[in-house]
Amino acid sequence: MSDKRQRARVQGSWAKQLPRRTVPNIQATQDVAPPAASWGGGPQQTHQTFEFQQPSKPIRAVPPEKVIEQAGDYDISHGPSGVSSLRLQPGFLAPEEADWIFSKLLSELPWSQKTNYRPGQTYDEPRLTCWYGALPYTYSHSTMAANTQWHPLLASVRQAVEQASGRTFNSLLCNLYRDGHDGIGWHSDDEASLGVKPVIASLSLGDTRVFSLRKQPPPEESGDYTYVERVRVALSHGTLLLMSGATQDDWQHQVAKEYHDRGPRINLTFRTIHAEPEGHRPGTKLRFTAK
Ligand SMILES: O=C(O)CCC(=O)C(=O)O
Repeated sequence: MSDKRQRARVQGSWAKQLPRRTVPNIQATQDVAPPAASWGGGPQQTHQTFEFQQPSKPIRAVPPEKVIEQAGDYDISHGPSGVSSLRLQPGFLAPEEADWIFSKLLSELPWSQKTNYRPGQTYDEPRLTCWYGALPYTYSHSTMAANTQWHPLLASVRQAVEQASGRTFNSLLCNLYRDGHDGIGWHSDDEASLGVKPVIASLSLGDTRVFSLRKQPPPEESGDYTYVERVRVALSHGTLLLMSGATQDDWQHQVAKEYHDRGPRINLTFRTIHAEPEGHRPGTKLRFTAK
């Protein structure tokens, strides 16, 4: 894998460091000619020989990334926790409707930058957010307070999303990516408060950004994502994406930062939050991943 691709894979600042790989199958032995006895003796002669060594492990191919572009239902994996499914609906909102909703939400929502925590470190999220729901939402060791003052426009968008998906949602996390330098790192929406096999409906407005998914590696890979399956979906203005089944158990997702110009993008992620049991630490995850 090229250096560039490997760096891109881990560009979320909290992404796990990949273990260094050594590729000892070709070894150079170098016979260097003795230094010339005097200055100006012409170019030094070097002679190289290569010895082929059988690799200790079979060479494995990195599976090609799958791209989802067309509207439809996609089962992206079967197991280990069940079937993981995506439903893509580009043009869920007509362009003029999406334009109007986008500009209203951009100027009227109470956007702010959340500070998260991980061991020994605090960091500001590289995006702005706001939260709607009768219960607070805790992730990455920081809590968004309950907020029942739904913007009237969001209340009607929620209704439309519920009708289209046949599901109900009691909460909404709004994300604003101000430009290409904003993003969200690899994570799963698997806080215990989201319940088992949560359905998440994500509506995109504004500039198109790439939504990537990578499968959780099996335990014998010790957290190495090099050979896992990957899926990418470009989320354009007015597109609805549903994640369901085991997607939050078996996959992670991200919107990577981009290093060319991107305009602002709003993402509305409708969820259902359950009250955490008495004595339960808020924000507990099935696995640790920081958003
Ligand atoms: O912006 C997006 O499309 C994804 C947002 C997301 O992953 C999240 O809110 O958990």
